[in-house]
Amino acid sequence: MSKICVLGQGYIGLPTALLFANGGHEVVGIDVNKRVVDTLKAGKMPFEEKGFQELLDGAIARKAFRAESLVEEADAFLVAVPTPFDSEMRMADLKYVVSACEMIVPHLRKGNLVIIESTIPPNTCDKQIKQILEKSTLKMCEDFYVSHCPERAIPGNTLHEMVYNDRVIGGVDEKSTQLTADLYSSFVKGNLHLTTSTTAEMIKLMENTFRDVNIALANEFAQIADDYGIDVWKAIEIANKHPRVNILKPGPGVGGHCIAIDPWFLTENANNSSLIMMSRQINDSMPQYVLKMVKEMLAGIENPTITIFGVAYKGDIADTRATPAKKFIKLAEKEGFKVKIYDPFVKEWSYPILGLEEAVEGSDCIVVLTDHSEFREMDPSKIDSKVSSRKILDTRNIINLDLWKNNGFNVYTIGRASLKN
Ligand code: SAJ
Repeated sequence: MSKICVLGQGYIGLPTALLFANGGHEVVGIDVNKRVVDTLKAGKMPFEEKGFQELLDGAIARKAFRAESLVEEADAFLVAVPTPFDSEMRMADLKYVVSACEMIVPHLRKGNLVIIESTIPPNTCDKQIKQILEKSTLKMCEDFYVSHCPERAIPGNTLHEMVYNDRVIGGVDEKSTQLTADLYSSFVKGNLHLTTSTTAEMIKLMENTFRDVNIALANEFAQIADDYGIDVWKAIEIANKHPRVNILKPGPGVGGHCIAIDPWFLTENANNSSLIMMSRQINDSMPQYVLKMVKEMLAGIENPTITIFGVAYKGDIADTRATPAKKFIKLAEKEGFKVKIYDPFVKEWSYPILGLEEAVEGSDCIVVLTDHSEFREMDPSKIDSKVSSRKILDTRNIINLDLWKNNGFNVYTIGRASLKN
């Protein structure tokens, strides 16, 4: 059993801390946000996802987990704080990682292990983390050990993926790698892939960049399909029957705190990364493309009102970080559109979220931006009497086309050349 201080009690740090606690370790969850610490001290989760509360209850009952504001001595320190994107520099902003490591320095002892789970650009462990931790006067690889163990869990299914996904473990030397692997094997059931810290840093960024580039390709295919008057969704479905092809889905753009950001961490110090940057540009331009379609659909209607279905960055979650919906709404407002929003998951946002009936009242066009299951199953007869004009643009290809058409709606979809037919 080891004592582990987990710095950062957010979407990744907290479930990771609880899994270690339930895996037989003594865990202290540290956060600079007093509200988070107080909530945890009261035995409650500061945010909800399936299985989280039960895990917290179990860890507290076993006296294996407590939350604190200050770092204390431990055998291992795990850093799981956010790495924001510095949009001006197009670089990773490491301020939280740096400050977490600085908080560890006074408590660092011989034999300690420091694990960075936060996403970081290649070479960060070997250079910046080493430099900060050595302010303790101890030496990396001699007195203390460092590794990068990127999280790969998907929001919405975090716990299952944390336990069953394979993990990448990259130490600054072999001992660091081995110590980290020993620790994670207490709860990870997937395979542990051992490598160097710089390779692990690169792998995490490659995974998310691969997804971003693939989605950009799907978005470009959708626009080409619109030009040719064919259905890209059908085309992708058939192309994906090829044993070596797996094209992702087009949509209104890429959101979230990872896929839209991580590619920039890879390019920040690279000489040749034009494909990655181009893909970012394509995905970031999708809100404009959606707006262009909406404008064509609404031609002739003065001061139209549009209803947004979904502002979460993806389906069936309440997370709106970097959602493409925001850019679309800002562009639509600039165009003079009145925008009303309905989202069954998001309760509070920078724009008001309305109830379904209020959101569709007097609407000239519904624009589906998020693939929430509710939209997949929605019966249009519940709302068709409220709207001013029966038009719907589905950027996710999820609604029941025939049902909406049978209720008198003009249905449009990205990549289905709907405006040409
Ligand atoms: N999207 C599309 N088309 C698709 C798939 C996704 O437009 O075919 C959009 C989504 O709507 C969303 C965005 O991309 O706006 C990102 O969603 P996502 O489900 O692809 O990914 P995230 O950001 O929720 O989680 C990713 C995951 N990485 C990979 O799948 C390679 C997850 O495993 C990582 O742990 C997470 O990033 C992270 O924290 O890095």
